Amino acid sequence: MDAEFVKSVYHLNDLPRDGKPQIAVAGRSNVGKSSMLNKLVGRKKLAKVSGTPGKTRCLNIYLLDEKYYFVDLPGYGFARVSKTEQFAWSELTAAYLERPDVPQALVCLFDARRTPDATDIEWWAWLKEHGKPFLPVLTKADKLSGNGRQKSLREFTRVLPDGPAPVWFSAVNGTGKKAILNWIFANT
Ligand SMILES: Nc1nc2c(ncn2[C@@H]2O[C@H](COP(=O)(O)OP(=O)(O)OP(=O)(O)O)[C@@H](O)[C@H]2O)c(=O)[nH]1
Ligand SMILES: [Mg+2]
Repeated sequence: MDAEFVKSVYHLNDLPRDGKPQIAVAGRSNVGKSSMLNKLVGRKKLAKVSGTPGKTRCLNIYLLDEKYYFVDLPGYGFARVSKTEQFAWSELTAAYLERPDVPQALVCLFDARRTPDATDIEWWAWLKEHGKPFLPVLTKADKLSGNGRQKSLREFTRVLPDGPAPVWFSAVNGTGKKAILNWIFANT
């Protein structure tokens, strides 16, 4: 798949305006957004994989196959109010997600090894209310055995019910790559 980095966006005015569909890639910091993008396009270093979570502050835009944009969002869950972590997007991300025209679809990543917490629950409610197509993706599948996956999926649907069925993904071995790409083709 052809892919290129377009730009980092710090103000919504700088978003691409050529009408090509935009797919947001969203999830907690460190969940594997950049790694997924790299795996989907078959390029090891297109998107920067961070050692330090919460570093990404802007929207990083990629163009795939000259057809649609991937918008790599900063991770949520790193705003601290006193000692508790709160569900909080950066202002820029929040403003982007509230736009009616873009993104056309959202790929939403969750770490398969963690039980979704209050911040994930809030995000899930927002997604379902918002009405745009979204695909839940359980990342780092390579770190779980078959049994572990079953357990993790049960937990996921218990805590985050009544949504689309999640897809397993591993940036290490490519599990789920096809399913995610097909979903994107079908929803843009
Ligand atoms: N084993 C395994 N490790 C992964 C996978 N995906 C990501 N990682 C690791 O998880 C860490 C975070 O990955 P990133 O892709 O940078 O995560 P991110 O969501 O883009 O992080 P931010 O940009 O900080 O929000 C890195 O150390 C990756 O190597 C996966 O599928 N399997
Ligand atoms: Mg990243």
